[in-house]
Amino acid sequence: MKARIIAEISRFVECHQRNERTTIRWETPIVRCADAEDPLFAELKRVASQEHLLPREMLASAKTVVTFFLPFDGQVATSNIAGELASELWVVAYIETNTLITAVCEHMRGFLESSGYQVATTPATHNFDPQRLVSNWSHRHVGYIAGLGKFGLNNMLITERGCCGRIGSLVTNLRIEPDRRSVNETCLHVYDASCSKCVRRCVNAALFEDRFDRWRCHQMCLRNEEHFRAIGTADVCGKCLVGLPCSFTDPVKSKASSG
Ligand code: B12
Ligand code: SF4
Ligand code: SF4
Repeated sequence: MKARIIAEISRFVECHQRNERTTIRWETPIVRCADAEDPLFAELKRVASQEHLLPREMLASAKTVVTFFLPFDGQVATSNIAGELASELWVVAYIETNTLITAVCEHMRGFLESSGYQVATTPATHNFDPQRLVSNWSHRHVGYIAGLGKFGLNNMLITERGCCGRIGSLVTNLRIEPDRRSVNETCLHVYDASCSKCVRRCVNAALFEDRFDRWRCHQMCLRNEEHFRAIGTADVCGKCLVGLPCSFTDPVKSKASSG
């Protein structure tokens, strides 16, 4: 069943970009599963937020959390390197990927419900407390638990296809074999302190080696939202994700295999 779920998500993403004639393209999704009873979920009340939900608070009969990373096509990330404001393509990628994540979740709901299983979903974003800028369902923490990637100095979950992309997740009562979390780090700073390029790329003094100022980051995202209002709602920036060793790949793996 796991292979069918992975194939179904990949097939859906491929069909979506063809049928909806999206502006941006996505590479093959990475899909990973976690046991809904993994003890790390309970840790999220401490590590992320006291209000963070357990899978069974999303769906009483939860057995598995399915997480997926939708990597942007290289052009999207490259377009966002220059300048202080986000590129128009980055803005479009944000809007189109949020739509795609909702569509993937709805498609998988239909797919699983037709076999008698239940599904609970939550949007890709805008599901956060505007006062604290914290969500009660953190896709990247959930992705971390499922083995989708590891946290980088830029705060992003860095997967085997890098960090330039977006994450979705859903909870189901279908039992699926959980993936194993790799012990290997994916950020060069965490691995051997050989990099901090993302910090130097920050355009609003929000990201430092020892702290992240989410308020200053949000301020920059809102500036872009205002500037690109004609395109849609896009509180984005992402300068600390692009033009980096971790944009498209796991740089620690690349370093280890080249050295
Ligand atoms: C609120 C929010 C914001 C806010 C507040 C910042 C924030 N909290 O991260 C604002 C608007 C500023 C923001 C900005 C951005 N965001 Co945002 N945001 C979210 C949202 C909705 C919730 C995040 C949240 O509440 N997390 C819980 C809090 C407590 O944790 P945290 O802030 O993530 O910080 C944790 C990590 O740093 C972690 N950590 C660091 N090292 C380690 C090591 C270990 C072992 C562990 C366990 C944890 C850990 O510890 C911190 C506390 O637990 C999520 C969508 C979602 N629902 O998940 C997207 C999301 C996190 N954002 C995303 C992105 C891409 C961005 C931007 C690049 C904007 C853009 N699209 O252009 C910037 C990047 C800023 C940055 N460098 O962090 C993506 C991340 C994708 C990825 N590859 O990881 C997400 C997952 C959206 C998605 N569906 O893909 N965001
Ligand atoms: S740019 Fe370097 S330090 Fe920053 S997240 Fe990527 S690998 Fe880590
Ligand atoms: S998203 Fe922009 S403002 Fe926020 S930390 Fe990254 S570069 Fe800085």
